[in-house]
Amino acid sequence: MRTMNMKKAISKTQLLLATVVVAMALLLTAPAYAATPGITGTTFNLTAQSAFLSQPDGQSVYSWGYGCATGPSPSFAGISTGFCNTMQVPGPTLIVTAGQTVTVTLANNLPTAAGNTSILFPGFQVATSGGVAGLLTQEAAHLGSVTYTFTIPSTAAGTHAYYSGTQGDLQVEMGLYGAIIVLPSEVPAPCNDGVHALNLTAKGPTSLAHPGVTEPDFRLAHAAYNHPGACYDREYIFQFSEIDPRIHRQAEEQSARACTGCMNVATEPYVPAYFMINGRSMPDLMDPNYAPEYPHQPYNGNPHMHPGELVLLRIIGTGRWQHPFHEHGNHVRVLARDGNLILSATNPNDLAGPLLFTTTTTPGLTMDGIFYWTSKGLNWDAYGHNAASGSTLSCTADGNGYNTSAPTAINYFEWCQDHNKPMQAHPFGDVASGGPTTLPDPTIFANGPWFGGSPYLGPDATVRAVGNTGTTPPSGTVANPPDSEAGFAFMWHSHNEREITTNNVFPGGMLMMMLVDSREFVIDESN
Ligand SMILES: [Cu+2]
Repeated sequence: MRTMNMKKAISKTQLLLATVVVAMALLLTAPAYAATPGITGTTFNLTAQSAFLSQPDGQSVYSWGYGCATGPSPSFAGISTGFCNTMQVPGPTLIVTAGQTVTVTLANNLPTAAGNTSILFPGFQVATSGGVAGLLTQEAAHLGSVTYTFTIPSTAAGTHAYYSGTQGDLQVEMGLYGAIIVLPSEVPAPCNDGVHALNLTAKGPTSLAHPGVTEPDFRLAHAAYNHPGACYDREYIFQFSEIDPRIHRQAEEQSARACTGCMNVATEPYVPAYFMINGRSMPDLMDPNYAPEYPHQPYNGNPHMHPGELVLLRIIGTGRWQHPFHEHGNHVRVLARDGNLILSATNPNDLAGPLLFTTTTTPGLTMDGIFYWTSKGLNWDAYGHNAASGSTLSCTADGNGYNTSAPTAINYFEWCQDHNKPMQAHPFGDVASGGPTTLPDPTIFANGPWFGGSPYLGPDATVRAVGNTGTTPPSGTVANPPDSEAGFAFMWHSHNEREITTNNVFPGGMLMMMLVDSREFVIDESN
């Protein structure tokens, strides 16, 4: 009896893993791009409007969101092509710099029945002009507008939230929320030096696997805060929210009423069915930023990194629930909460943020943290050494065991104890001895279909694991070509397992993959 139960459990797990592989395979056929997109400037003209959000189960959910008012096109940051519709969820990420005075004008183009709306900017001293008095701030009446002005202290920085201050239980649920990123006015010198300097103009080696190809710098700044502990090499923002379709349906049904502010939608009991990061769910969040099929959900959730890089995570809880988000591969060192660096009480020069297994979101709270992954202890040479490059890689352990003497080496930050331990029979790189593969510790990677289903281990590993899969991914994917890319996929997901579903179907919801690519693979986040 016991054995049978176990068998059943295993086969169910395998089925789930196979489902993820299929879901990913379908999605990975599109170019995978990611960055921290948003709009820049000091004057922003926003509008609050309704539109329908696309969900992975095919539903279109009536929602409200902030967007860019029609008029002059905003400036886009971090990405070469972008759009800012009159409604999007999350609202446009406003990218500003400490010391600036920021003006946000909001026009209320919500349905008449929705009544007033507004924006709160927690953490800032806000002056208002126009609008009508509301409970928490000045509000824009139907077809009216209101202007908010605040000066960001020159010593401030970090990730901040903005959201509706009017009928928050309904309006935030409907999608009226967004993010403000404050870049520090000064960056500590060490963040511009050493390995970080490689990111200043063109990043990384230019003549290894991709001669002549340089990797652009996709950071908004070189540090999250004016503190040497806040340097980073790559960054992503994740805004967590949920949707209860019943609430949105009621709002839609009442949206045609002609009376002003007469909408009466019950926001309890609360039974969300969609769990979103940046307004999208798995698998939609793996599509590019500004993908045309999501006109009202322009931002994705698709992180990449090279081993040894410091990845800045900007995390905001924008919904009503907490979400225990787990970054597989390593813990996350929290730098700050609500834009406040967490410093030691006894030595204010030292960062004192906790090292978290799950970066649990709290509604309204923002968090900045640093994630890194080096392959230490994997018992594999994870660095995709490439014989074709003609380089004879060496690994010179520093005092901590890492190869850090040559920041341009493709195995920069390799854990030298694992150097030249083969990872496949004909490795992507130049580990000469070939197979058989030593499988990784199952507590680090999932073996089985998930392991072989990753395009990141190269064609030989895939054939060994799942046989010749022909044209099914990982071979032949556009985004992750197995003949040029080698790396690892870590599942990042809510540890409330129901939240990795879309309308109760797995996989979906708050689930994404962190793709750790070899330095030989040029990560392209330029869309
Ligand atoms: Cu987990």
